[in-house]
Amino acid sequence: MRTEQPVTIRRLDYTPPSFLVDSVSLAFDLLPGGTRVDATLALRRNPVADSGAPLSLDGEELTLEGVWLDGEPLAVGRYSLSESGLEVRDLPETCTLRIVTRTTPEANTTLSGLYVSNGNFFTQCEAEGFRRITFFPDRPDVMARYRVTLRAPRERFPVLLSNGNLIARRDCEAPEWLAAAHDGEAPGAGPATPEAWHEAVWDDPFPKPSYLFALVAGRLVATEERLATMSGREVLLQVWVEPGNEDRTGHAMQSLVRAIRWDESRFGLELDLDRFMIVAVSDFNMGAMENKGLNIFNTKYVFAHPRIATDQDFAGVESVVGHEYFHNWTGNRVTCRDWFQLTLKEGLTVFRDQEFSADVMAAQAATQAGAASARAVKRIEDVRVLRAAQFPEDAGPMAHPIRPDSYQEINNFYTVTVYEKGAEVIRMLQTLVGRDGFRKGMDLYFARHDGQAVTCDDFVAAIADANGADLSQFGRWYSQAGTPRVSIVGSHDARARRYRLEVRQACLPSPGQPLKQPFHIPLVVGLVGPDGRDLPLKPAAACAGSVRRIETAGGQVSAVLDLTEASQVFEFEDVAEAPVPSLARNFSAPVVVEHACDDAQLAFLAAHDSDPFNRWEAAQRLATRCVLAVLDGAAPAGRSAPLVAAIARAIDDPHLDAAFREQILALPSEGFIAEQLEVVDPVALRAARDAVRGELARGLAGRWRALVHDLGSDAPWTPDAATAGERALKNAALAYWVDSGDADAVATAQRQFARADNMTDRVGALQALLRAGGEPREQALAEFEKMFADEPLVMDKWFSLQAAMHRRPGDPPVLERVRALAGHPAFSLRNPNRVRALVGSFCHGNLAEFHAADGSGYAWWAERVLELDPLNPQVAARMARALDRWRKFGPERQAAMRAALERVAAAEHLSRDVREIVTKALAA
Ligand code: B3K
Ligand code: ZN
Repeated sequence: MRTEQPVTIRRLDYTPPSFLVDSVSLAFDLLPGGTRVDATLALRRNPVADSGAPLSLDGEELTLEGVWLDGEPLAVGRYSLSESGLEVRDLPETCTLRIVTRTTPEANTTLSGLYVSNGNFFTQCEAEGFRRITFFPDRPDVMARYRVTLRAPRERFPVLLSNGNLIARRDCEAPEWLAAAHDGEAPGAGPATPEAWHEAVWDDPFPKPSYLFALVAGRLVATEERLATMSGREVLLQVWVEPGNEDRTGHAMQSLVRAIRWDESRFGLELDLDRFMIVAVSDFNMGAMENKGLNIFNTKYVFAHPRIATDQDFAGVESVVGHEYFHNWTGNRVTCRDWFQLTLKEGLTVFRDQEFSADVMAAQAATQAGAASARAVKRIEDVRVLRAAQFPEDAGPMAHPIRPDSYQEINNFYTVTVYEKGAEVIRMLQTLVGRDGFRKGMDLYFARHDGQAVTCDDFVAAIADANGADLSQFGRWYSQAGTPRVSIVGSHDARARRYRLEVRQACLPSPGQPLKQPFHIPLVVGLVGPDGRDLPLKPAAACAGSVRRIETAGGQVSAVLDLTEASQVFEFEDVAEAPVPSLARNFSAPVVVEHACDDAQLAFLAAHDSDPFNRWEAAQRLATRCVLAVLDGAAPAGRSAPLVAAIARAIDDPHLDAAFREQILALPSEGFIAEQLEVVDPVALRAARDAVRGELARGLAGRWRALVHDLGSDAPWTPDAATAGERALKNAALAYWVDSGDADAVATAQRQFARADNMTDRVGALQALLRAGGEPREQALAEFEKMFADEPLVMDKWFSLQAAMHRRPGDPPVLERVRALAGHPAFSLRNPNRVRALVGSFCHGNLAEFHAADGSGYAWWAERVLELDPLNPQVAARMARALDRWRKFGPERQAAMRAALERVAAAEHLSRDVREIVTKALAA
């Protein structure tokens, strides 16, 4: 690998492309050891660009075989070739350019561009992988129509897929260049006897940017379904997998059908192709990719069978299938002008997939209250992710606005900020203009921009214009990084019967942004009266202009407040008795709310708030305070009493469903608590959190035992939300019960482990046994490994659970185990799922062990990053981020972390990806 000089790309430097590509025809002769790509581009000078500008084509790791202009070989003096592309001068206003290149898919370990996985061909082009396939203006604002011919040996590659519609399939001659290759032995040509070749021709009727191009070729089988869309068009849906995996595709197919129906009913958006394909691949850098009509998926988000997949995995499949399908409109039909606009498609599409999953869960509930609770559970899960991963990102060296201003490597900016915070920004827009107003805005967005490559400003303008709303200040969410802190002081004036909220907002500096302007924050609040019910809300005249609306639904009364100033006061009239305020209901904005209240008030909200999200939130705050106090030296037993009581009440509440109760009793993560501290000692933090857990475990041991017995069922596994919630609650209870030290608990977990007919209960039992430690732990791990040795996705769980495990008294450091696992035959640095399971789970997911005081974790991290970088820079850069927050630790750990970062930064050959991460970490 060459060492790349860091070049910073800036949003404000955007210039339109000098040429547009109206259509492109690609012919592939596919062989793993050497693939030939014959590309013909119909070019037209861009009327809005500089008239004399040369044509600039991106290209990386390509061997150029020839260039022809309008049929004639192009003189060498007319173009220049560099490591990053091809520049062609003095072109006519319109012309065709034919370019023939060679690549070596089997040598491509980066999994970007065209590569081979398990003998089959796959592509990944977003963000800049297409340039590794052919020379092209590889930027999203160049949208072209594609016609693709795939030729390959028929026996080895019976299935040939690309975007759009299949228009021809036939047998064909082996390509001439192959026969011409010396002795007929082209690299990777395979058997000595000549192979029979075949070809398929695909045509995609919709112009698309190059990042949405895809091809797949190999031995695959499809499950199929036909469906009539809302306008009555019949479409073919296919899920392609390697033979033998057909029985794992049902849930993905059902999820796809549900996603199609949901987009029709919620947004009036219809599938626009005759055929929609999902293909599963086991070597993949991320979850999945929304290539037009040919989504390529990590097997992790396709395979769902109760023997190998947990309820969480089933939910993950549904949400990723939905996400990629929703991109067909938000991303593909309307795409991004440049990569700085990434959240235009990603934030919006995450918001859509979150709403989809919430609606599907709610639709399964029997009652309205059940539906509200199901929605709250989904919201809680999403907020947990945001707080655990995005808040730290927003406070660290990689902090960036959801629309970044600069990058060195765009793949480093597929972040929780762009995705999850981006989705929160879309959600706030919906809160501001209301659900119907948001739909009107979406309709206008498509009416204006279908078929275009646009900016985030275009999106916000459509929402604003459709609603006559002023969203100018709201735009700061796109330009300012950081998590705003909203501090609120509430006071009641009994004589005047008024309740007053004094609200201040502030946001700490982030890299390149020393000062922040106030954000436009929708703050949804309610006032809970002494009887536990919401009070009616009558805003005082003085603040009425900043009260957007009052919402009343069921027993819930909430005000949507517009925070726009650094400091504001809101007053409500006719409030006879002091209420407890319920703030930022349903997590109405991605902010930290600071509000001084005592344990009793939190316990009151946890028991009574009409907003289920805030019931959970109150319990979490109670738990966080408790862990922080113990960390500060408080005696765990005494300090945990209010929390134990609140959780007991939630467990006993007959109105709460199982999934929601499980959320209430799960303590905040170590990562979340760590963010509340100035200086983190992860070992002390784990001890404090485990001490509080121990209080809950022992204090409620009887309840855990009862839950495990009441919810343990011999009925066969079913995938519905209700039984999934019960399994989640039962397994959480089992782990607490084991923590209580009751020997019956371990025996129960062992029984469940042996007898489970589904992965949720198997893994649930295994997790409990990991907490038990000793022989029961080792036996279960060995048994699990034997059972699932042939199931890579399940082995990922096995790697991951061990890498993330807590040490029991007498155990050696977890790093010792992790080192051994890195040498396990099932582990490979070439497979991103394995890397995430072992390296990711240890470095990102096991705070106390990774941050062992002797710095051994950091040294191991540096070795893995350096080993992985030449193979797969994108995944290496993800792992490299484990040291982002190094300044948050004590001086000794800081020194060891800095040394590890410097060691990586000093490496002679480093990818642009990893270099950007480590230099930013060191600079902060
Ligand atoms: N758009 C892809 C992500 C591509 C990542 C490139 N490094 C998947 C998704 O967000 O749906
Ligand atoms: Zn996406």
